Amino acid sequence: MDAPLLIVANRLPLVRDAAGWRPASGGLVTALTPVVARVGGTWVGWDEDAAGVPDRVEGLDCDLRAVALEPGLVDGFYHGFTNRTLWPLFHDLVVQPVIDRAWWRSYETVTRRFADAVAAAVEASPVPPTVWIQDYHLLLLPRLLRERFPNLRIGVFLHTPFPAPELFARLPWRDALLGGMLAADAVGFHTAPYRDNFLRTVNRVFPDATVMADEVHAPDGHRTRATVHPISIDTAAFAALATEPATDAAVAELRAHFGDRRVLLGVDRLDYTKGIRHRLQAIELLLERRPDLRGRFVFVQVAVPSRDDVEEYRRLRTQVETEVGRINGRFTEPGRDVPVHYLHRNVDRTTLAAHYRLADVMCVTPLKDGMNLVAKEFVTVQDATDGDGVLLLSEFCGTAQEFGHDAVRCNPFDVEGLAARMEGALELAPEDRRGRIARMAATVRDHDVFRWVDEELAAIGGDA
Ligand code: GDG
Repeated sequence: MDAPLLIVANRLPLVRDAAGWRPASGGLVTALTPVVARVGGTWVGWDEDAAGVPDRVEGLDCDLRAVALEPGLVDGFYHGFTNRTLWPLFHDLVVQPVIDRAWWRSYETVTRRFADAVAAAVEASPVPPTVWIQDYHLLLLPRLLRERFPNLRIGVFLHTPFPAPELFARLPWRDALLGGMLAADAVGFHTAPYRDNFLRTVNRVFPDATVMADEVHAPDGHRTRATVHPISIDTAAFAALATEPATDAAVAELRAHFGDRRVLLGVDRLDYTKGIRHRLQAIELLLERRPDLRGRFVFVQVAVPSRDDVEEYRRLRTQVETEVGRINGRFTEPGRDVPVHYLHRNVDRTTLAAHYRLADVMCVTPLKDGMNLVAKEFVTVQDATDGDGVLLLSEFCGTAQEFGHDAVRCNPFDVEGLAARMEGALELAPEDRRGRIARMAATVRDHDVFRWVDEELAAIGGDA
């Protein structure tokens, strides 16, 4: 019998509304649903309302175990160490990370809380589970679990990039964090460059460990495999969503509004890693240099509110909104529509798919991004509807490793270059555009999120 699955993530995959608790939508939950339906599963995560979280919710085939954290701990762990130290450091310092020892102590305390919750779930399981830990919030956890359960199968997947050794070395707690990861059986990354950064960092921080191909051999005999498994999306679900009647209706409504204007689109959490400011500056430059394009295209930016308890994110919002205001102030003609549509909110999936369908140029231009699922969703939706949209893609996101030159690649730090790439994208021939979309969509179909889960679990289980 396959081992049951024990997933550990910062958050439980739940949302609560007037009707009660329901599963959160998202690729990870969708991908895990068939697996946990087959082998059984438990999800351990933090929730603000830990005491109120039910053991199970309808539509999610696994047991739920909520970790409770007091507000002071959440501040140090979440608003501090994970969001203001690890996140910017793992994204190549696009803002400066803050080093704060009190935050680190909160991170350690929170990890111990998680370890207690996971240990209780392991002990309650009749068959030893496979433990799969998600992301940078819980890098110390494998070590704490290994001390209690020497034979437990443990994997970690990092959803962010892994930085170069000289950046990782800036962390005063580099030994503990890396040692935490190495206590797992498998550590997964989106791309080979991230995996290679990790292995080079191991060489630098732990000279006594031996790196043999993709495996780290510790002096005590423990082995850790470092694997490359790019995360993906549920392609069939996105293709189906793309052609639903509700999506057709939403596209028609947007089309009626935008008329024959070309549409450039951005869809991101409002995060400084996503390059939204550089993108807006490129749009401004395009409007300035090409008066003939004014009134002939619109730029739509969906900016999903994110981490607004953190100072850098509040500042970013002000900067973005100032820039949107400036561009619209400069280029709106009396009585006409604005050149930049800025939606600071979460839109529903139908509206999201309608925007993907409508976009002539999808601007995925992060300064640094572990993978970027928006790019994969866009090509899937376009392909499902025989679209000929163009993907403008930053060379600094994981997705660029998979799409090669079928995307129009850009360096988002170079605002003039970015504006030129936008211009170029608008001018690509339709047949060329269709071929590119079809090839990128085929790559995503072949490497969907179910394959990602299978490959990750096989690596953790030692089967691949
Ligand atoms: C992290 C890493 C990595 C966005 N706006 C709306 C909405 N979304 C959905 C998209 C997409 C998801 O959110 C965003 O995923 P990304 O991959 O683009 O970015 P992060 O949130 O930064 O995720 C990233 C990912 O983890 C997975 O490993 O790819 O590199 O940073 O699915 O569709 N969904 C809805 N309304 C919106 O307004 N419904």
